[in-house]
Amino acid sequence: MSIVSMRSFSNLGDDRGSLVVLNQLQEIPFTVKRVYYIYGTKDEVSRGFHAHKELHQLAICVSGSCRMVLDDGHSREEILMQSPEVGVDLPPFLWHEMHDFSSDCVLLVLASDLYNEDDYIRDYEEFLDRQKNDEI
Ligand code: T46
Repeated sequence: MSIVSMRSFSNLGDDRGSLVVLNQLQEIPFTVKRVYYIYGTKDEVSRGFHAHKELHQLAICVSGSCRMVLDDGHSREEILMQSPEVGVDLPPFLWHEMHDFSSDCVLLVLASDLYNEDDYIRDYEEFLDRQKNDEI
């Protein structure tokens, strides 16, 4: 089974252009408390390299593209984010990395809670240990 959960969104656009709607608890599987977006990422720069303990997020590449690596401690999968009509779930305890940002990439992230540095696991070995302990 894939560790990647993608969500497809309807484009309600018409001959004027595109429009995508994300409703809380419908297209977005949680109550949104925070929104942020990443853009202007420099060439050769990768971001992420962490998992969250409790935070649930939904990431959408609303412009351009980037490659996302997801890792649940057992398997690792890569996805190319390149459509504003597709979101990827970032649930707790899913290690994520973002690579190969195009210069026009805007990565929109909806989050289930406010920013809390204590919720981050930024060390990969610690992430693996915690995953193992969780399974015991
Ligand atoms: C994630 C991926 C997809 C804040 O002060 N408040 C915030 O809400 C956020 C998101 C960040 N920050 C600060 C923390 C750092 O000093 O902004 C700085 C850059 O954050 P970070 O290095 O964590 O950025 P990324 O791109 O590695 O990770 C971000 C999110 O932090 C993270 O939760 O899942 O995007």
